[in-house]
Amino acid sequence: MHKRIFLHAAALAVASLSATHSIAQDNTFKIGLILPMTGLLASSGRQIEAAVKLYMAQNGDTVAGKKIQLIIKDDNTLPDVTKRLAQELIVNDKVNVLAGFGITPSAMATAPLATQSKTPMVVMAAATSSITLASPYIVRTSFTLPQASVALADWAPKNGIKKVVTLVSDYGPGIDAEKFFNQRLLLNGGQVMESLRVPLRGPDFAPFLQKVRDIKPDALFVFVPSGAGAAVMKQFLERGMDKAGIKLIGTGDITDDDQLNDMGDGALGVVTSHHYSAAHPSAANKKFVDAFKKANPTMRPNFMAMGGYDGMRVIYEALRISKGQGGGDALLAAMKGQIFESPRGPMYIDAQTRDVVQNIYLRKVEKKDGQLYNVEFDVVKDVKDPGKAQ
Ligand code: VNL
Repeated sequence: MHKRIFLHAAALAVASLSATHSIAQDNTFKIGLILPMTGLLASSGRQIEAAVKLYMAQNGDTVAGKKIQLIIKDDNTLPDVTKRLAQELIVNDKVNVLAGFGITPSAMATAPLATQSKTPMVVMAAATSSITLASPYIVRTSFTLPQASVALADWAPKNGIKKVVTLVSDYGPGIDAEKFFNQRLLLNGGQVMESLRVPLRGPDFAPFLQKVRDIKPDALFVFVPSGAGAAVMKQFLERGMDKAGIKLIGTGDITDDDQLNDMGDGALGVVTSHHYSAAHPSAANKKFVDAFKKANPTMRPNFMAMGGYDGMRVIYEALRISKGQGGGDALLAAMKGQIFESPRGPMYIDAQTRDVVQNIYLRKVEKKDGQLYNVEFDVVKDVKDPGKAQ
């Protein structure tokens, strides 16, 4: 009996999903922004929300004659909740675009709904390579872990780092980082002594770091999601890993601009590779960082903010190009192939993969005006996601 009621409800939900875009819409254009505003990775939600609001404040809320309405939902960093919220946004609110998605499982859980309802889904944060394969309606404005990891594996052996232990969060992006960093390091004549994985939720780094101390590699490569880096840094320093001659390297997620300045001088000298630094020396970035800080005096924009800001740019521009006509497919078509100068550097949405092509920078933590920053010292230009070629 219960099962029948459930099935009936599910069928109705699917029917209303596909009917959504045939319903005539008024003059509003709705963006359903689903973010982790609470829970494990709430800092990413706060960063993206601030950047999205900044973009709207700077660019107005009317595009192609449509009034933009932003509907923000908090998924508490829980993928089941993300999916339920996406369903409600599509069916009840009849959003034109879905956006946000703090973690890979949230993006993956929502992808089938985007496909069924033909709703473009702009992934502003999550960064596992395969996300864009999960729906033809997904466009990404963040980065991918393979994209960020490879440059560091090229840099390390040339800079005295041959033996490495990797330590990653045990889910999509961590597994991507481990795989692509390790493969490339081996190709470059380096050696992976051990590959360690820690749970995403409630990780205890202590036993892992003890193990790394015993192995005594030249460096420890780390990926943990944005917001979790400070805990790794703290334990790394407390255990005297640096004094034992082990360098800390990783993707820029570990020295994320949101937390970096509070990590203390122990973070000085840490080398990472990533697509965005608040210290990126361009006029466009200076303007972005200044405006962001003015609107949010206690915050410094990190790469999550960057993904949200550029995501809004991609949505606004798609609406402008498609003149507010033609629904989800027209909007998606107008997102593909966008190319522009972002505060992060040149940015391109590859029309084939719907993934971001961008510069990857090598950076070192340094002090500038009494504050810690990721200072860029080298760049690999126009990097496509290496995950798509495999
Ligand atoms: C993910 C990747 C999340 C990188 C992150 O922070 C990050 C993800 C919240 O794909 O889940 O820094």
